[in-house]
Amino acid sequence: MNRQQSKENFQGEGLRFPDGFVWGTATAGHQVEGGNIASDWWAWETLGLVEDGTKSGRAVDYWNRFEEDHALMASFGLKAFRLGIEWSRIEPERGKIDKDAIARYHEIFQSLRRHNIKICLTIYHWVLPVWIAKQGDWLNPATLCHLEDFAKLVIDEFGEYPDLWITINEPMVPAVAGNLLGLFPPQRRSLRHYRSIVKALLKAHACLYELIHKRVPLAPDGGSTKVGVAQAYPCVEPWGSGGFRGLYEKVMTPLVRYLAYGAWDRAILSGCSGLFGIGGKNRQLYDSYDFCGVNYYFRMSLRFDGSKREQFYIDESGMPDGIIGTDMGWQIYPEGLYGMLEHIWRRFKRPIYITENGIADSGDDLRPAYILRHVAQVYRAIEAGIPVKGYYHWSFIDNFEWREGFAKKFGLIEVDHADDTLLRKPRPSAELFGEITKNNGLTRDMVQKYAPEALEEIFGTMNDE
Ligand code: IFM
Repeated sequence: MNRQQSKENFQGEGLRFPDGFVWGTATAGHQVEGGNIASDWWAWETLGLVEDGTKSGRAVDYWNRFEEDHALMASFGLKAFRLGIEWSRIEPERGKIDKDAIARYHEIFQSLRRHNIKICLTIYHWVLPVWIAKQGDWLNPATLCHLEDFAKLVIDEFGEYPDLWITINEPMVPAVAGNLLGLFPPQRRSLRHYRSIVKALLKAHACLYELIHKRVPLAPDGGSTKVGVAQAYPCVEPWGSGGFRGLYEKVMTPLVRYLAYGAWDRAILSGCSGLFGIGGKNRQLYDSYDFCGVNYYFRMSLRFDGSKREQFYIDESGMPDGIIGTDMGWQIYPEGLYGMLEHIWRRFKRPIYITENGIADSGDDLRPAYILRHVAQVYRAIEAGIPVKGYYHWSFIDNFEWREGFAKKFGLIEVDHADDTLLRKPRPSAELFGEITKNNGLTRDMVQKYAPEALEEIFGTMNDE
């Protein structure tokens, strides 16, 4: 943010958030549970396609160590947790329900309750049972019927627990990475398939939204049930080259935004989509968000690159001067979060939860400032009248990072996979995030202690006055 903005918004000894603001952390089943072997991702991993040569395997064994992990969360004062449920775990073969897996999820939810940790539950976070994948995954219309059966079971079994429901995590990612760019399973590279997958996921979301509302009218706090999607909102901007290159970058920018999130959002807002072949106004789809879930990580600056034919001549990995990159090579750009929140609020007029925000940073060198700077942008948005209701940090613990394997470290809690005991080691950022949670905001002392380099940005020019 610029100096003037920071003066207006962040003067004082701290940034105190509204009462009831939800502070939590996030994970997804396949990335932490371990042993999710009846899934399409596991099948793909066994082909040796993960970049660092790892496989999800036992992940961090959350499946068996959830109690220890929840106690750790509680020790840091964390009040909310976003987790996923794995379809392939509950229904590893068509029609065969694993009663032990259901019992285990009950234990997990009950343990969270005992620790007074609110639950945000994701139903579909990119992973399908292998039997569904073999039938043509989302390209097969029967998948939607199977999903409906699975969802009824999940909702009836576990409906009493979630304070927030996420139907789908980042729907455009499996569509783009798995079906347009061929980077994730099932490794298709086709615009036609990308469109079909998004259409199927829109229908899946609408179906889940309606089912949850029908079967669980009230949330645990007695208020109405809240259902949404966790959408990936990268900040997409042109690199700013000159001449033809610059023109190409400018033209591609809205297109990439549209493919990355805009087309989906529009389908929700209008109930129809020319691009995805949903005609008329689909009643089930229209306006099917109670809140907007925002996953924000980085900015990408689109630069023309004539050699990148397979990426439509765009290189998005460049690092502009003065911008720091994460271990994923992503630009750290907190201002982009504020911009996205404004954009989303303008479009949806719905309460917003930051359902993911985080950084791969094995040394925990950049994470404290990353957290503080992004939380400050959330505060700035709230001050500007945007109803942001919660913030979930990704991730609670080092996770299996899909194509990148275990090499990329997103956790507040460190786990070394070379160590058989999978010992949990809190990083300094876990302490910081715990302090933010306990204080319901951030203070000058915290910034001074964890990331003094961010003082000026967050608190402006107090020292010069
Ligand atoms: O690990 C992922 C998560 O599964 C979805 N959102 C982005 C995270 C970091 O890449």
